[in-house]
Amino acid sequence: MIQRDTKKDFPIFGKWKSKGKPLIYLDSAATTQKPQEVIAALDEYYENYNANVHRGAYELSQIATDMYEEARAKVASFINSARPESIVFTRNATESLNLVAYAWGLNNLHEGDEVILSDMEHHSNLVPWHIISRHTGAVLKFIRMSSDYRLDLQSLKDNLGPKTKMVSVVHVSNVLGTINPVKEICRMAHEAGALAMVDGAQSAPHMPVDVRDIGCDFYALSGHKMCGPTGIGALYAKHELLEKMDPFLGGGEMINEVFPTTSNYARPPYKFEAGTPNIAGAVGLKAAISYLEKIGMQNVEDHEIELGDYAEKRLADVDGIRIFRPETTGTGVISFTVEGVHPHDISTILDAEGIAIRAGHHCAQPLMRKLQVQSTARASFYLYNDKSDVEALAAALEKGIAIFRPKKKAAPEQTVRDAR
Ligand code: C6P
Repeated sequence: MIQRDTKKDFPIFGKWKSKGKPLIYLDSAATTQKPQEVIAALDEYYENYNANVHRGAYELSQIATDMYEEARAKVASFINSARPESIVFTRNATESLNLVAYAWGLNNLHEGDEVILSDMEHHSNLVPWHIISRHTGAVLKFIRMSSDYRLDLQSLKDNLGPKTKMVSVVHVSNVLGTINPVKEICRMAHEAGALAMVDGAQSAPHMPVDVRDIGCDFYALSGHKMCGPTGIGALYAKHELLEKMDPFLGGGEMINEVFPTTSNYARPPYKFEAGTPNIAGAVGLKAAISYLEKIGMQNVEDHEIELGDYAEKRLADVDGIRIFRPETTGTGVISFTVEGVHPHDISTILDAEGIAIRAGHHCAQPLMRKLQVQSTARASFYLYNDKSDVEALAAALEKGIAIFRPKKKAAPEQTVRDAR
């Protein structure tokens, strides 16, 4: 567990009062809060160093460029990329996943080729492939989820074949918290001659990640889910693949030479960073990674798993609860339903106590159908949560449901009719 009171590092916890109560923030899978160091880095950049990058021969622009490139190097070392040039800055994990689907998929997929995804994917790793398969005629296949909320690697084995060109899977499910065996999945994909992509939106913020050890060809992450600003994300890609891929977007910065009817492109990663990038976002992301490194990613992971396990045990006593979490390989994400209470009502009940959770399909509608629910309530923990937050969640849930349920049940008309 992280012993220090990390809430103190995040100004919002000292400021925001929800219904007059201190904020209990349990929606970090959606976006995390920002530590003072990140907020200060953004201010410092805009106050002292703001200029466009890679364009000016003057000192200020040079400093801004250095700050931007230092951020790239920081992301690279954080996920153990062999070189900073393997990191493309994007807006978020969604854009990173789209970049690969478009820039790699459009040129490399043909009629009848196969892309393997999984039952647990977020829409960001589904919809881009729907679009690309419509353009190319590629076929989408799925690694099935077993009844214990884990991916069934036998179904991957059964799907892999000579037509498989790409296997793209989520590292940690945003609904179930399942940590998928991505190293094994990448190995199996490569053995079949396919490439492998990992959606790391829910892993990079929560555990040590080593892209070389995983062996993936592509890895996507979002800055705002790991204490960084919104609007900045990254794609890791093996450099030789980036070299062969066409650009995703065209415009300034990504070119080498431009003629009226044709152009050729800059070397990667710049080939994939058209237009003025989110310089301040990159600077903020660097500060976020420094903050996470000070805490230690192994500590973050251990802390969240402990909270997740604790929450699972604590919530198990709530009347009518169904928890969707694997027995092992779970993280600090707890999705649940409560019999007779809609997930949106659960969220509203908890909001009255100052507790922020998410309710809905979590951008994973195919997974919801597999679970045979429309939606779930989801509490997601991060490094600033502790057991008192879990206790508050359980108490508010028990109290709220007790008030909500009898109101629903005690329909007087029905009582009269039943009595007749
Ligand atoms: N999941 C959640 O509340 P963006 O929006 O691009 O930063 O992240 C997209 C994304 C991709 N993959 C996974 C596994 C994710 O969880 C997300 C974002 C948020 O669960 C918002 S729907």
